Amino acid sequence: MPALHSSPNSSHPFTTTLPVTDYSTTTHTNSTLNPAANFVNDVLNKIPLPRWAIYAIFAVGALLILICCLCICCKCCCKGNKKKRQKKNEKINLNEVNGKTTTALVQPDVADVGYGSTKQHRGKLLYSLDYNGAQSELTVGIKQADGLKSMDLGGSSDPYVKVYTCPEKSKIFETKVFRHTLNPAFNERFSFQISKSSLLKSTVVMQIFDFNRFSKHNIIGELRVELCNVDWNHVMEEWQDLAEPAKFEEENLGDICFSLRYVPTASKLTLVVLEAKGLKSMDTGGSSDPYVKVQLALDKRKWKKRKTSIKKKTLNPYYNESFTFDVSFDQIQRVHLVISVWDHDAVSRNDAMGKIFLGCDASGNQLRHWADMLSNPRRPVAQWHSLLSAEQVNSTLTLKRKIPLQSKRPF
Ligand SMILES: [Ca+2]
Ligand SMILES: [Ca+2]
Repeated sequence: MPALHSSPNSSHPFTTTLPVTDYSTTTHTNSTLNPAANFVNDVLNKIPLPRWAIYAIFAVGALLILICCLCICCKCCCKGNKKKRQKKNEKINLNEVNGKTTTALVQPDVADVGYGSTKQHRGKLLYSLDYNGAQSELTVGIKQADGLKSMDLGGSSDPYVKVYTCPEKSKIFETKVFRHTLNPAFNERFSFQISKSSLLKSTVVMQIFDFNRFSKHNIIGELRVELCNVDWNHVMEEWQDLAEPAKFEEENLGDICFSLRYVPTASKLTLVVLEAKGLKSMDTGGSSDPYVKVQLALDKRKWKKRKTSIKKKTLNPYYNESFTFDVSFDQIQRVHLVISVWDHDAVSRNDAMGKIFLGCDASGNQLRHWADMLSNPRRPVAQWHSLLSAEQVNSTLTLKRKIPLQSKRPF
């Protein structure tokens, strides 16, 4: 008999066999009535407790389950109410904002999102446009981006936005870099001086880049808004999906890498020109003979200059040449460092291939490098920079004549 074997007291079969025989007689009549009841009885009989105790345990268990169910129901109801209340509050806040400014907030339609999914996903940008006719001032607000494409190995990006107008491209603004995020909140505004007549012929370009300390910054996507299509009666604010960058317009002049080191106690500024890549070909045969000119300006006056050696017939020269200048701590705040790449020509005039400048009033990547150098005294800080056209840099930074020789001493 299985009941006997399962019993812990197999040496005293009388104590365990008694309830088994009892059970077989009581359930014999029930089994014919209902097999389910028969099974339940079978189970109950196997439990070595009096029936009233088993029923009491069942009752307490059922009561506990009932209480648990009631608690869960209550919680769910409370959450639902909270969400409803929050939604109500949001609605009220939005209405308040909309009441103050005539903002048209446009979310991309579901249909648009579906259409965009066939293209490469780059994320979207919330921007605003406002034109002040009396002051001929266009204000571009870069608010936030969402769901940006990841460009770095860790599945994230370090986004910043470049803003300029076409075709003038007189000023190029950049937002701060937001490290390791695909949903940055930039909240920056940039102003451009544009007359009413040229406003309608202009296009605002907003490009989101991924910042990289030691390699070229990659473009994530861009928006181009033709200003003739904008309704200027109210502030325009909208989300737009980022598009693939238009390659035709971006003139690539190559990149240059150099390190900067400033030692305040010794009043020494050291620049190491490391290398350049992807330079423009200036000579017949598709090559150039590049060298780098380094110029220091003090209070926007030409001050000191040096040059690297010439690297013949290459678009990717490697220099690793170091230059040290005496610059006191007082002067470093008023200094501009102008770096330009030139193509050497034996017979004709040398041509400028690209230029950038650094200093306390530089912008974007150049300002970042300068600030990193100042905040890390005695430590060399290396960084890549995209070269700009010499005309563009000259229009932003106009240097006056050279500082006369006799006035060099007192500095
Ligand atoms: Ca990056
Ligand atoms: Ca040449």
